[in-house]
Amino acid sequence: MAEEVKLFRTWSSPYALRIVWALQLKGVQYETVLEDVFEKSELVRRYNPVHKKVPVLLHDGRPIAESLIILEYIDETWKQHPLLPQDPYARAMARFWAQFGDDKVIKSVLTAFLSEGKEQEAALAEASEHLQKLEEELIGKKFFGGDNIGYVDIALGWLANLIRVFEEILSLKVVDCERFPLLFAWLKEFSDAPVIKDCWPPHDKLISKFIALRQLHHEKSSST
Ligand SMILES: N[C@@H](CCC(=O)N[C@@H](CS)C(=O)NCC(=O)O)C(=O)O
Repeated sequence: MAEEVKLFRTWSSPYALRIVWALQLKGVQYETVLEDVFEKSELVRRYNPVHKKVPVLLHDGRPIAESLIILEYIDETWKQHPLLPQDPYARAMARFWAQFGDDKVIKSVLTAFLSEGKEQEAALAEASEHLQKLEEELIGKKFFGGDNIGYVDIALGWLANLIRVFEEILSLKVVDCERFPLLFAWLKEFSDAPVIKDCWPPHDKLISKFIALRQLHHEKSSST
């Protein structure tokens, strides 16, 4: 009997895109269940009762939540195109950088995007510090995973997906090719990889979504 693989996600969730990319890279057949981020279905609430967020992966009736954990599950379940390295130290380092991305980089980049004035300047400076660390991690490598897209590339894929959107809306360059040549090259290599490119959410739709998000954020902060 064919196995059941279902992915609950929204059209633009950067966390859910990780799962889309991993399943595509591994050539796993799956069904997509598109959710509304503001009104998640009863099933998402049941399958992810702690966080009630997407993505959720359902594999033969068993739900898994949290994108980085889902990535590891996928890597252990479908062995083709390994995402994590074999060596325990290299595995630990890959997890370290993925977590750094989620704990530090996302926060500073998002704050830089949503804020203005002094707060934005401070967030941009912090984001640049974090991006510098990623730049150093890319020395001598095409991808964070080496010659091929791996776990860290997928975990940081949101950066490739969203930085151009943020830069276009703010009319400024965050990952500029002179300051971050390796990261700049990585953004292009990663975004141009066919498996990644094929699953990219529409750019114009992302622009509209993030303009609206920025407006909402400003309305909220001016009313408090
Ligand atoms: N740490 C989670 C974050 C997931 C997340 O924030 N998902 C968002 C969509 S991008 C969500 O479901 N938001 C709905 C909500 O917060 O109610 C992961 O890595 O899966």
